[in-house]
Amino acid sequence: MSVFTDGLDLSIKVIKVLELILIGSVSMSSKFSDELLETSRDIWRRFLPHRFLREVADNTISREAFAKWLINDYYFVKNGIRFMALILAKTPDELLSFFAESIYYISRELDMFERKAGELGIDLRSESLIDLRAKAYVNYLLTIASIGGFLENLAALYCEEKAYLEAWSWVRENLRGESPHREFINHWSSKEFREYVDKIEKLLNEYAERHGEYEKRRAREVFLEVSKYELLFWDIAYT
Ligand code: MP5
Repeated sequence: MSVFTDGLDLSIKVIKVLELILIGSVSMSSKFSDELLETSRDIWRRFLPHRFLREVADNTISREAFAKWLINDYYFVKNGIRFMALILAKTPDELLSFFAESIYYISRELDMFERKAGELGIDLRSESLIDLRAKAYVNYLLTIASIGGFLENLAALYCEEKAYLEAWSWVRENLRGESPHREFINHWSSKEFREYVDKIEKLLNEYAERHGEYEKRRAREVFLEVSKYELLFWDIAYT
């Protein structure tokens, strides 16, 4: 083979590799959910893993820190159900059963919180113990669900559920020995929960295609705000 054909061969190979890289990056960036995750990566890195998650994983979490999280997260989940119910009211017909089933699925978490509170002798109804950061987060979600568009709603829902999936999956992967909080770890890192989050991700990507640039910009902003609240929420256990 001549020097000329060797060079040609090499050029064709280089072009093919460039093509693969280009096709890969185009298809990656075409997923709206990836774009959202990418723009808030620096925030997510600050809670993956947060001190709270590390302490649950290595079994050094204090009773006080866990109790503070439990009380505030119980408040979050109750209002999370209201948040989903508001979205359900606006949802297109084809998603009615998905949202109705999701509300039922999430509502079962309340039993898990109540069982744990019983074990620890904690009163979950004490409103005075709800941190203002938890209230601000919940108010933000309820506002988005009330006056935000459907894509913003999906972006907020995806963000808060995905954040918990990733957080508790990290705990499960890094768990040292047995944990008294295993039920919580198992729940948010389960196959069932992952499938539920994947379904929301799929819906978000499908509905993003049907929306224009204005709605997508709003949804990006919402995703970023919810990411910041997720980060803040973990601090509640300590400060
Ligand atoms: C979730 C949660 C997950 N429980 N708490 C916070 C602060 N963020 C997200 O929501 P759900 O409804 O418990 O799956």
